[in-house]
Amino acid sequence: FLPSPLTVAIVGCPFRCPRVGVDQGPIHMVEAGLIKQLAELGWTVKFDGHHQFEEVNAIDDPPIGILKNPRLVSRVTQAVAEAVGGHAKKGELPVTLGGDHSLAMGTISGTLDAHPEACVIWIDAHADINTAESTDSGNIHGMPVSFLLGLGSKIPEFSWVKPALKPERIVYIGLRDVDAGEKRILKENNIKAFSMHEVDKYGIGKVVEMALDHVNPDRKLPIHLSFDVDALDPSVAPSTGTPVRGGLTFREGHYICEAIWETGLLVALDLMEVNPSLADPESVKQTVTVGCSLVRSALGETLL
Ligand code: HAR
Ligand code: MN
Ligand code: MN
Ligand code: MN
Repeated sequence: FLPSPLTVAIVGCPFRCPRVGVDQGPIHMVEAGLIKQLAELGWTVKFDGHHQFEEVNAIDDPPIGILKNPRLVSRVTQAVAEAVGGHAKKGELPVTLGGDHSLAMGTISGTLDAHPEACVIWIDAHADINTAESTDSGNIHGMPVSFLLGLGSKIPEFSWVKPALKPERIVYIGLRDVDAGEKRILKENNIKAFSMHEVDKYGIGKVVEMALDHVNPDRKLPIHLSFDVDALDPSVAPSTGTPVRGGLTFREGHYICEAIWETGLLVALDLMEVNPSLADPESVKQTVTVGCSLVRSALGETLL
């Protein structure tokens, strides 16, 4: 499956929900020089501007149950699924910059369309696995994994999302803010998760190895890495919507990316929830810089 891709396709997704202006995270990362940095690593970089999303008027998008902006999120993520799937089918490696982690509903759908056997490594403080029944917030960025797994009641507006992900094909690293309902869902579906407790106990090297052993035992399945920047400790990545203390260090985050790159199996990458509107300029710069350097590590930058 792996065309040892030479081309990376940047899918810039300045999208956040609920919508407070436009999310500038992807724009900042490109402006910080990400494209040139990847070119210097030897990649051919395709980028034809950030994704333009149609507006859906709030009046035309009332909540479904308590789910906020469901039609907007559905349309945006569906467009992203098509973009990511299209790149992956051409043998390009899509790198999606976000933006709201609800976008992963799209990116992972796109990856699984091109690589049905792919597994997902989800790096996050949060499990993002609430269903329409279990969510307290109604924020769809807390729910993409349940949609991909086909859990919870079906919402017609999201009928395009195929339940293409199997519970044994996803593994989490970095969790530390998981809702009670989500803990139940993880247990009931036997989903493997390495929280910060396991990172402390075993060290990041062992945790990544155990995560890969679970989700990719023979090291032959394609890998989709979905990295929520809030997995990092807020002292490392402060500009994000839902920071939680006690997160991954700078090196632990980079180690994960380096180790996934070393497998030679990476077919898609998300770098999500970089949110420059939420902090002072120094914090924004720090977070954008760390976001870019995580992407470089996942795409082959080495320390020596
Ligand atoms: N679990 C909470 C909810 O469902 C918070 C989810 C926050 N998620 C993100 N992405 N920011 O990981 O609302
Ligand atoms: Mn979000
Ligand atoms: Mn997330
Ligand atoms: Mn998160």
